[in-house]
Amino acid sequence: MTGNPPIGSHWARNGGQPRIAVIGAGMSGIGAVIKLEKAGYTDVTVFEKTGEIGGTWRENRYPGLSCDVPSYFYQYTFAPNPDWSHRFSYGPEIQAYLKRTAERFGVMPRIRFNAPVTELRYEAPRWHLRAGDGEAEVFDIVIAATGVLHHPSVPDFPGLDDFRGTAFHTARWPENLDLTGKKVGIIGTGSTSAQIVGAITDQVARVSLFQRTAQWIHPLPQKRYGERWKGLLRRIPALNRAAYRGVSFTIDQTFVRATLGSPVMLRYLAWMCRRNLRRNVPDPELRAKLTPDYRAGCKRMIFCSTFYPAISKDNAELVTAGIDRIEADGVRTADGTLHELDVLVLATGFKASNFILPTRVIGENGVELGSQWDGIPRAHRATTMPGFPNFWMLEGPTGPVGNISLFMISEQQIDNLILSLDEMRAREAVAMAPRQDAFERYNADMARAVRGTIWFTGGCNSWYLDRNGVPNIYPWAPRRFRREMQNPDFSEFRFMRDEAEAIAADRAAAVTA
Ligand code: N01
Repeated sequence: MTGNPPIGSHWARNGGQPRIAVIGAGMSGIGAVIKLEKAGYTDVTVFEKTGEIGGTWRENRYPGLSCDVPSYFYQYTFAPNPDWSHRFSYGPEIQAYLKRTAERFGVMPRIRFNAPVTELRYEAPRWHLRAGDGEAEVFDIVIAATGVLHHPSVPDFPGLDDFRGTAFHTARWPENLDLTGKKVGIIGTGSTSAQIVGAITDQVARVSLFQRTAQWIHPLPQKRYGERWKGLLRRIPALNRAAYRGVSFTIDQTFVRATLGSPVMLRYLAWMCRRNLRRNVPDPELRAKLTPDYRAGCKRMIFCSTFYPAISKDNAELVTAGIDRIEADGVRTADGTLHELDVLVLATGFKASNFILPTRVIGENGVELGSQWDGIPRAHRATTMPGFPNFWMLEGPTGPVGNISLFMISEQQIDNLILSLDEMRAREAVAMAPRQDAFERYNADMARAVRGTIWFTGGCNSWYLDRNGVPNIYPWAPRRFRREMQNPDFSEFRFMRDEAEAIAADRAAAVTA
């Protein structure tokens, strides 16, 4: 923490500390508290909507839940874990790591559990935050660490309510559900579905997988780590950090280059996936059905070595006829067949364009974030919004996603936020927000660049696309993002020196969509 608290500000009256609210106690929220504290920002309160931390790793409990980003890269840089049991961690182990880290760094006492934030209202230069039915509380800074994929998308299948068995979305997996001997239907073929099919097929009577689109599936070279290796990492933590950098570099040189259009890497990925299919699916008819008709890398690449062997088993069927409707006893497909089921799993993905919504976020001049976005969420360098001073988003709209580590992206964004708070202190400012012109220039550059990526040219539909069919994610290499986060250009921001200036800016704000 550098510089002075803004003169006469709430910060100055609060022992030089801005009051900071973090929304969400998932990976980003926990990381934010720890890094802010280390940087000297200690008045931090976390609002968590449920009774437990962990975000996506708390919410998802489906069988086979794991992370397809290598363990040594899917962790905080400040808490390298020598004890990962596998090269690709399983969900419960990641959740345990998050809990352990939150406890170790003293995050837990800062969390208010069961406190869903319903409204954030900017009254210059502070935010009024309302959680649940409670009274509004006042904060200087708000950090939305609410995650990307947490609003289940449940298509409006006709007859879904008539189903007599158990139906649920993958993110709402019932506790203690026993699938032994059951006929299970799974709609959707994304990463989640691939992991579930791989995990349950041996246990159930029958799996019917309803596929609308075939996927490119890269093998996942899973490996268990031995005690000697873990002991070595404990003794030499530098090895763990080297592994982080090594994996980051490899992903950068392969998958990232592929998605940004490298023809060599795209060919390599497609070759790896085709070979995976050939080696693991002996039946040519099934192989044909599992062969995608768009280019590899267009959707988020699936990494899974259990799916192809599982779907090739005698008790598994791949259904490619469209879904006509859902009936009391199962799913009726367009060819008239009724696929009888006891359990129906909706692996149908998430509403990726919600982010912090439906929380009402009201910025300068009474403008609402939801209406500002109008279904296409935007941000300045994936973190801030003009008209919403002192409001940061972690893993917010148009950020780098895909087959990379969101731990890394989130940490870079937190570092950027800390640099911004330091800059406010140095300038003795009470509020900052990106300038409208900088935001528009940045978004126009992004809109041009995104058209060169495989997400746009690959000929597929995916959650990366906005409602106009344009990818709404970071179109450049993650290393560029790192540079942007490490070297913020503060000329892109307007700073409000005192309360009067902030109030005047609030009144004058003419924010355009
Ligand atoms: O969801 P998805 P997901 N009728 O959106 C189908 C992360 N993740 O939960 O392709 C029939 O990928 C839809 O069909 P189509 C990761 O970022 C990470 O699997 O649109 N089908 C598709 O097959 C991932 O990308 C890990 O034709 C319908 C599926 O549902 C993200 O989560 C693990 C339909 C949705 O696939 C989301 O993955 C798991 C309809 N009406 C997940 N509507 C890691 O390991 C949708 N579908 C880090």
